[in-house]
Amino acid sequence: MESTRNKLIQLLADSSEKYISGQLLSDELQISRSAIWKHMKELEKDGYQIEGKSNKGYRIISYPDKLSENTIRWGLETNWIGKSIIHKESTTSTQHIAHDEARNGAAHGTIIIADEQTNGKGRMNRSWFSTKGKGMWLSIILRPKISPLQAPQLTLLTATVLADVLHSYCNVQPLIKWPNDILLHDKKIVGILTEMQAEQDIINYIVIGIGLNVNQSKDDLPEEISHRATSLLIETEKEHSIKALIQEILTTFEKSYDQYIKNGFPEIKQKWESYGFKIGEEITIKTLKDHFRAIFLGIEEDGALRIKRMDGSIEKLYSAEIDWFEK
Ligand code: BTX
Repeated sequence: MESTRNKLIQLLADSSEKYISGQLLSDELQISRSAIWKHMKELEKDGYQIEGKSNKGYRIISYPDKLSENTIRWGLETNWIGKSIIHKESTTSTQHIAHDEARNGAAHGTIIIADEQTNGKGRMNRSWFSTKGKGMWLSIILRPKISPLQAPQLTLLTATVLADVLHSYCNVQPLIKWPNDILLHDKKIVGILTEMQAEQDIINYIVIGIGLNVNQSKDDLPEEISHRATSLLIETEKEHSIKALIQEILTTFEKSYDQYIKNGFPEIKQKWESYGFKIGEEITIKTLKDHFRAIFLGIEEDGALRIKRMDGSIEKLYSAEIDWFEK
């Protein structure tokens, strides 16, 4: 039943704005025309708006806002990203599914999306709160033909994509906090986790996980993060369509990725720095053996932090503890 329904939606979606005749649907699905009609009624109950004309057939006018493979695919005008979509209502982590799929040969551009994650992953074994239906919990499988040493550039690219979408589509002013948190009013709205499977100089695959807080109210955010996390609802005082955000992010991601493969990293670096939190400002840096003040200049090709010491010397830092919000 469910798979007939999915095939039916797929046929309607493939014919886009055009009508598809009841006879053709009945031939393709090998069910009677009255069974087709019953399916259409069920789809309408699910929130699909379907137009039926006696001499023309059927067409979908609009999709419900809830997430599914079909609703995400409808209206997604990309060439390679999101051609294969896996949607789960609930899962431990979309990263887990993405790794399994990638190991089994999933194509470049496959996406995994969940309404809820019960064990969302942050970096370094931290956890990521993924409230049901309130955010975008997305993993993208990539098979880039670049050196594993360049992989951090894809995380920086992802941060610029999210910043661009938040800025131009949601009309807010995001900043990227090194290496890849996105902040609105000093509070985290996006987290990015990149995981890679590589051998020497070949990347087998990369999974980029993106968590974007969308429709959480202050009360939806767990207490332990509520003072340093925010959502689009909190910032803009209105609800946003997660489906539309996914489509916008995938479209922007594809464009940016294709440009990066063609032109290399300089454009991404420039864009990243235009969103960079505290660039040009003095920050306190703690490393294993040192504790000092320096000016944050920007990022390096490999994602390292570029700083200027008070004596004028310039350094690259790969790991450092920075209190970004010192008073
Ligand atoms: P991170 O290690 O930079 O951030 C994790 C930290 O952020 C946590 O320790 C907590 O303090 C805070 N935090 C947890 N949840 C949230 C939240 N919803 N909003 C704001 N702050 C929070 C960032 O790691 C990488 C997160 C990637 C999440 C995506 S979701 C899709 C994919 N699947 C999955 O399991 N992870 C990725």
